[in-house]
Amino acid sequence: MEIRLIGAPLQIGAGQLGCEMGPSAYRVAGLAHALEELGHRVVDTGNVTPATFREFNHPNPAVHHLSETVAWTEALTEAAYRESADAVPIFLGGDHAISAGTVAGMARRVAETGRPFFVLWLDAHTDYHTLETTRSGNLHGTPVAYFSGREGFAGYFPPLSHAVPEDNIGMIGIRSVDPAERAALEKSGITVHDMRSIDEHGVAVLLRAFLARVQAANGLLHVSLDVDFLEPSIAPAVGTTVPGGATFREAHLVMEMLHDSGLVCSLDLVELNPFLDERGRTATLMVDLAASLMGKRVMDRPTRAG
Ligand code: 6HN
Ligand code: MN
Ligand code: MN
Ligand code: MN
Repeated sequence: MEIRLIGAPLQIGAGQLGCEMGPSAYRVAGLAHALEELGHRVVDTGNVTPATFREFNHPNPAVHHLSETVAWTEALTEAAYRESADAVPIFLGGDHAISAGTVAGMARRVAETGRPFFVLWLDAHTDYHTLETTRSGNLHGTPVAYFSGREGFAGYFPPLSHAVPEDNIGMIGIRSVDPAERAALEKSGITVHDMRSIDEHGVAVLLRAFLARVQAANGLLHVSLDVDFLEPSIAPAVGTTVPGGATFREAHLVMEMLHDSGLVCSLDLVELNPFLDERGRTATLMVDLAASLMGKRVMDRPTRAG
């Protein structure tokens, strides 16, 4: 299987600078080599750059860098569509605003196969704000609302060729939800598994149920992995740390089950801020998690999990 690495050095969607260095950190941490060792052909396509853009604003005065983010969304939608024709793309963020484009482009690609498209959001946050409801104005808090087709993006963000149905979106690891997001999520069909449900049931039970739905629908799955899904003590290189995240083993188990499912068509690695890292340990952990999703294992298992 060919894997394409696509750098998306976007940083203005976050509240502090540094995610621009994310793609470089993954390259330095040896992502391509780790995937090649698993027998994959790996092509690094370099970094996406947005087209020049015209400034415009939104009535919500908190919203910042809107026109720049829209230009990135357009470029990344095209890149995701183009690079996924006969390969599995891994998008190297960049802050989580890149997923407005990566998911929109993958939705268009998967629609051509006739198979339904699903998204697994691994994050401390739900990123379900609209341009009206965001209080921080940081647009990395909005991609799920955009690609699921919520109102309020029209006239600003590019129109979606294929919105992701709410029923096809699952979130795991959630532990920081703003009031406006919670109210909207309660009315949506999105499946939200917070950290409490991981504590109560174990992550394998939750993920197995979601994967069973993807499998039953003969769907394809995009995985969006935010660094802050992880417990900050093992992954400090992110600007939005929230205590009580997924452990090293929980995160690896998720990746191993995703690999075994055979359902994953694309992956985002987002929110890595190398300026906040400690001797590259977060970048290295993210590379190892990506390798687990792409087939790295300790021992072969007698039966397929997931
Ligand atoms: N992320 N809900 C907060 C906000 O500013 O809207 C945090 C967003 C975090 C974004 O996880 O990529
Ligand atoms: Mn996020
Ligand atoms: Mn997050
Ligand atoms: Mn939020």
